[in-house]
Amino acid sequence: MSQICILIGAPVDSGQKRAGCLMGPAAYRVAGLAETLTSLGHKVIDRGDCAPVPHPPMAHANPAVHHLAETVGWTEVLAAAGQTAAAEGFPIFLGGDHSLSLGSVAGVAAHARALGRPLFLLWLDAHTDFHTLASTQSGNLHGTPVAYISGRSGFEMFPPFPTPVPGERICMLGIRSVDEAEQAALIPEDVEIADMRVLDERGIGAPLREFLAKVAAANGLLHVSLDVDFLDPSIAPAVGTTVPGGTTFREAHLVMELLHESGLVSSLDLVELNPFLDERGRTARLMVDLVASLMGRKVFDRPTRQF
Ligand code: 6HN
Ligand code: MN
Ligand code: MN
Ligand code: MN
Repeated sequence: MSQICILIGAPVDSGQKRAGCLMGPAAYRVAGLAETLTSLGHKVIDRGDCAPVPHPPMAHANPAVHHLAETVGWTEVLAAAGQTAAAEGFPIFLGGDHSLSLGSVAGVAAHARALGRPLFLLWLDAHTDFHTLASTQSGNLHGTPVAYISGRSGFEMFPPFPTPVPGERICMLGIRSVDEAEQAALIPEDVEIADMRVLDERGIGAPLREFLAKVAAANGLLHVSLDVDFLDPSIAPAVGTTVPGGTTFREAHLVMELLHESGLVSSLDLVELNPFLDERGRTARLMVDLVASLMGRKVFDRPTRQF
């Protein structure tokens, strides 16, 4: 199916401390994202880069928290841009660190609410990003979006999240770094956490197919958030939070191919690319190739399914 892909540049760098993610949107453009989508038969509208709504500095009781006002400002602008884009086509958020998902998912959640359809979330990441502002030790707000999206308290400075996504509508793949406070908070939740141990045992296709069946049965919208560190650092070095033991090239492509086949994905984040850490653009190019698989590129186009 041909889509109207709406590129939203989100050069967010405030959710962590290593500079460079703000170059992400430019790197995706240089790596040929728009051209790749066009070659697959999609229409592309590039909305350019957003800028955060300005706010005076905000403090938090947890002294580790930094860049709070800037992150709130990004959340507001990206939620608005995301809601508009979701009504017009298929939003692709070009990050920017993962704190951008506070806004991108808020935007698509507002759209889902307007449609009266449930929103589901697929989180492709080494990390669960389930901290609240109170529990984060690093103070890096890129570690918090899933907590906000699922409606946990402690985000009072942020716009109230439109129709929070309950744990049973969230699936995480690739997890291999969970902080103690996140672990404790996730235990009572029904989030499907297919960590690397699970993927080693079952393969990556089985848990994903189960989740997609739930999305389809509920006639849901599906937002996919792809963190570069979902991938093994040996194939994707351009990220500030590398964790060894990540997904392989083929596992990642299989995820994208299954998502394409499902026809269920309605919006996408590309996050945490730090082009300053890349090797001759290889990570940016791999991310663009993964988007190509998600949007319909096939190794061999079978007229009927043979597997
Ligand atoms: N990410 N759990 C660590 C922290 O600082 O809170 C790492 C967060 C990584 C964030 O994956 O986007
Ligand atoms: Mn800054
Ligand atoms: Mn993340
Ligand atoms: Mn991560």
